[in-house]
Amino acid sequence: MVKLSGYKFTELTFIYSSLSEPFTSKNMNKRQFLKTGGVITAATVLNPFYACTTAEKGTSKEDAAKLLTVASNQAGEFVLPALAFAPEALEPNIDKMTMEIHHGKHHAGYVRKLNAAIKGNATFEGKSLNNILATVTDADTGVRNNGGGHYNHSLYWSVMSPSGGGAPAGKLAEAINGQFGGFDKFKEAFSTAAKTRFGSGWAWLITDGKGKLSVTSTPNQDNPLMSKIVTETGTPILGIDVWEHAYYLNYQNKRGDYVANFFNVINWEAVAARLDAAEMVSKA
Ligand code: MN3
Repeated sequence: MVKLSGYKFTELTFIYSSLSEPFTSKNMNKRQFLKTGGVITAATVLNPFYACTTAEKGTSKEDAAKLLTVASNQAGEFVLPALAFAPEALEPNIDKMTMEIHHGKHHAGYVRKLNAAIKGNATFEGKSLNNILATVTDADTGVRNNGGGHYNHSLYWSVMSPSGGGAPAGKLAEAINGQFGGFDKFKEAFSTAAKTRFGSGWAWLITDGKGKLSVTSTPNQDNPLMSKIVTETGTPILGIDVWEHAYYLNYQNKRGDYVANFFNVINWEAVAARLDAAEMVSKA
């Protein structure tokens, strides 16, 4: 396995996800690798949040939008993204069996049901998931639950890493310090949102793309992109799943321990890349 650590989001290149075997990707030859300075291009089937280079695709702003967008594949269907790490790689923080069931059964189920729900539906078919979530209403139960489920889990896998943990750096750290009064206070706010979400749902760190960060939480598979459903909207840059299926095998009823240990695996570079992308997209 090739381990990636130096994420970049510059005018030249950016990457969103780390992949377990990136250099063997059929989508990348050696010349491309050299050209991108070790930054990887990835097929969307591997990661629904595109990774790409400006050398290959459009402008930085377009790349930023793609980084934040989950799109269907060429056949018009959404696909289950591969994990960028082995299912046991997050142990002891998240156990192998939980990862296997969570990704291979729960997330796969959301993808399958989402495809079924949008098939033949003129409002949603062929749209990016972000577009779907921005327009879905509480009348579209299947699209709401399974579209949210696909987006939320795709994000969740991508903001975790076996080499994660620690604290954010750079602009993200400054933004967190400025908004919350320090990393510890952010951690407290995020953890409280995760622990106090009644029943099943998610806690989020979101941005308005203009420098403001907020901690919020949503029930079930709702998320802050569902502007016709939730009250506090924004672009999620970090999310934690607090459904019992995310932790119960290892932690049973101790949701607080799972939330605390989630901080050991947060991929802050990926969170920072999402913040940068959201700000670039919101620029006029
Ligand atoms: Mn889940």
